[in-house]
Amino acid sequence: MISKIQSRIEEYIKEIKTANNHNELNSIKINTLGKNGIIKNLLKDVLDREYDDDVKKNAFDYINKVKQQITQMILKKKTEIDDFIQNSKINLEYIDVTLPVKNNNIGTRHILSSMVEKIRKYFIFRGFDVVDGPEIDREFYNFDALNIKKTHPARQSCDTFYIHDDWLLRTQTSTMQIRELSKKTLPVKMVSIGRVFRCDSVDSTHSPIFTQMECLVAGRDPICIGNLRHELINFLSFIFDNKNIDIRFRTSYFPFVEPGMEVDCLYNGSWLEIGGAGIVHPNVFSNCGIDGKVYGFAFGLGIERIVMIKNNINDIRFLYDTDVRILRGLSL
Ligand code: FA5
Repeated sequence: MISKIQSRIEEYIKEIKTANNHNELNSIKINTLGKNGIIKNLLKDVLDREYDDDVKKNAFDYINKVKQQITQMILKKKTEIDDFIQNSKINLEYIDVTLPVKNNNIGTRHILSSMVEKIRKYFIFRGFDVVDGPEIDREFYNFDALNIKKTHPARQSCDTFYIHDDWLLRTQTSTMQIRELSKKTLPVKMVSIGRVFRCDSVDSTHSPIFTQMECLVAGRDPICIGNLRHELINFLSFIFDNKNIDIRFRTSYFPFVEPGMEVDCLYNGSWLEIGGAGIVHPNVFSNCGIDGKVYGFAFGLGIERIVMIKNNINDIRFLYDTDVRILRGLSL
């Protein structure tokens, strides 16, 4: 009897081996292992016939072995078919990133990033340390050491994003004055550019996240407003590509400078405010552990403001647009 079924089983095994897809495999599965499949019928056949117990046992053993063999083969084939489908998909979706671009419809560097890079290069060339600092900082660096009183309105949670305890999102890059001065290695000539955060509502000139640059020059040699003005004029004539740029100071109050002022520059016939500046307050030096006579000036400018002035943009939201056609049109 066994020899009779052997040839049929071998045929099925051959079919399993050559099956090309899940449908073919499924029908083989039904024909062999299914309710009316060859295995079930064989078992029934052996049960129904009047064989000796020994013959029946041998037949059952053989049929079960065949059942296991077919089950394993079907499983193996199923994995092979799955792998084949997966690999075909991968081959179909393969992209050769080393091929040349077909058209010039590719992205462009954002104008703000380019401006930051331009400013960094300028100050590196002029011998400044261009440093980066944390956007998440402590009250000490953002307020305390900058001589900003505990009662100052800028410290309120309606102006500053607090994270936890005295941790906050820095509201100004002036934090970097403290970080650099705390190293206590004079003289300091540093510039830092980065994102700052304020609970300002969005309007045409304000954004809750924007970019500032900070410049600090400090040392034991006397420094006066003339030095500050000279540095600002040099920098702004480079940025605005105008050797005769005019700036003006308007008295203002920033607790970390004395005197403090707002800086305006004359552009296309109008005075436009670009930031704050002043002579570093002695308390800032002592808060950083620097004693004795020290002099310094500092200024902080809004980078968005500079890009807006240069490109005659009157809405800051324009700068956060990601349309490359618009971004390509802006000048540095
Ligand atoms: C300051 O942040 C001071 N740290 C600047 C400073 C540094 C003064 C060193 C003295 C010495 P102020 O808050 O004015 O100052 O911000 C400076 C500039 O950032 C502004 O002139 C403006 O150009 C820009 N700015 C301020 N708030 C926003 C905002 N919400 N969105 C976009 N730009 C802003």
